[in-house]
Amino acid sequence: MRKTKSKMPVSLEPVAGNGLLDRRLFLQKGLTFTAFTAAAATAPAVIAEVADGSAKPSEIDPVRPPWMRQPGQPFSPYGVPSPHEDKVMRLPSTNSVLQGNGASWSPLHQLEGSITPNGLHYERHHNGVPQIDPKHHKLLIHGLVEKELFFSIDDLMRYPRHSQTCFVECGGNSNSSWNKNATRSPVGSIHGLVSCSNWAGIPLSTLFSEVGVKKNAKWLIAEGADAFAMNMSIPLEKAMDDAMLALYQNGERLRPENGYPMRLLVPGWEGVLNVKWVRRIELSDQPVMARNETSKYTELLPSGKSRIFTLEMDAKSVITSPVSSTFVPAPGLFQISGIAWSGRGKVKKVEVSADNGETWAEAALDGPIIPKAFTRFRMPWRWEGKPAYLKSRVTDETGYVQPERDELVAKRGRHGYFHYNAIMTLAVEDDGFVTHVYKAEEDDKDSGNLGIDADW
Ligand SMILES: Nc1nc2c(c(=O)[nH]1)N[C@H]1C(S)=C(S)[C@@H](COP(=O)(O)O)O[C@H]1N2
Ligand SMILES: [Mo]
Repeated sequence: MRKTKSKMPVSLEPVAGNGLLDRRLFLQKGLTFTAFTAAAATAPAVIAEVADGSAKPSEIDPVRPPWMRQPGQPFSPYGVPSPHEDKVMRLPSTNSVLQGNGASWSPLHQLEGSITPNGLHYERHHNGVPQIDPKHHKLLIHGLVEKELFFSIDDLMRYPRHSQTCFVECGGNSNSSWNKNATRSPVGSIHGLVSCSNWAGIPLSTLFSEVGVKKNAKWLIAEGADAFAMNMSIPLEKAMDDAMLALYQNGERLRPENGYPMRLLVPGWEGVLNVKWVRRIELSDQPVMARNETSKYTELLPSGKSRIFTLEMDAKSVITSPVSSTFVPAPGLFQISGIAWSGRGKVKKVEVSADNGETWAEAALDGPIIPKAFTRFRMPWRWEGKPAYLKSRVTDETGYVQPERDELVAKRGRHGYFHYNAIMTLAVEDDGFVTHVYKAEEDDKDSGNLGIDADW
């Protein structure tokens, strides 16, 4: 039998410190700002006559705007965003030593929902974007196989395809947060080396059954067709599980900067494994020990041991609204929102705190919750015009809980450069100004941090 939903309105009483409200408020219809604040300043402009019922809006404003007085633009072969949205852009790195080696961050704070538009997917290239003519690009699968094969795009297009929504995150994402002092910039420029798309292509297991994998093969070594000739090793088990040769990104063919005409997609694992412009996959009994799995991506721990092949991305959540270096508009209802993801599977819950982690309340999650993909969370908050410290904390389906920064630093030490996933804190001042901080007002007093001078 179906349970009937209670018609009882959700209480406006805070459920946690500093004005966090019940997440079920968002399930109520007709939620208005006036329920939360008496301040008319926060409400949209009201035309007095409409408010008192003496006139209809059409009588008050009969003048049609210019765009209603002439026919609109013709159809366009490929749509582009409104010119009024031209400030929504990727944030490119400025300090690349070599031209073409660097990254551009996805502007997470300017985006909504859980899918990254193709033009705003973050980029990380080690030697620029190759301009590949697909007619002259082939994929070779060789090494410990029964028969070595070349696949042209036409060949590949005959195989059954599969689509899957998942994030890709650079292992170096958020690494400015290892620095002693918190970077004050908006979330995208700190945590924006992550994006989430619906990818379509051919499962690697399909291609491997075509070539026949020999029993002693344990790894695959993938190589890209860029001037860097990126090569990386991936355990065969993962490749057989859920990795694919991606050809499409959010319905259309991959963008050149994201690997056109084909890339590896290794769901939930380090971005660097998702080899773009892939031209060669070699089956091997051991990893190749390439630059990006030895001199990079190896980290010295406090114990004196190093970690290497840290392939899975840990769970992380970031608040995308409010945004560091901007203002919470006015006291009253505000929707705190952000994204959470885990390389291990599904997001189970996201908790939000407005009092620097003293008390927490569970956020509402926008469904469907997809494993290894962005999950949007939302939390109603009544900001009372007082200082507050906002945090979000994700727990994934394996029970893994996102750590506080000091916990992460204690565990991983002072040589951390990759895999930063600690809880992010935003300080809200009494005038509403928002700043990214570590905890409370204190920056990291400990010295010895390497800072971001390495490459990733
Ligand atoms: N061939 C090739 N593949 C590559 C890279 C590269 O420089 N060359 N960069 C890697 C890194 S470090 C990351 S984080 C992801 C970035 O993918 P994106 O640019 O599509 O966001 O691609 C990976 N694949
Ligand atoms: Mo990366």
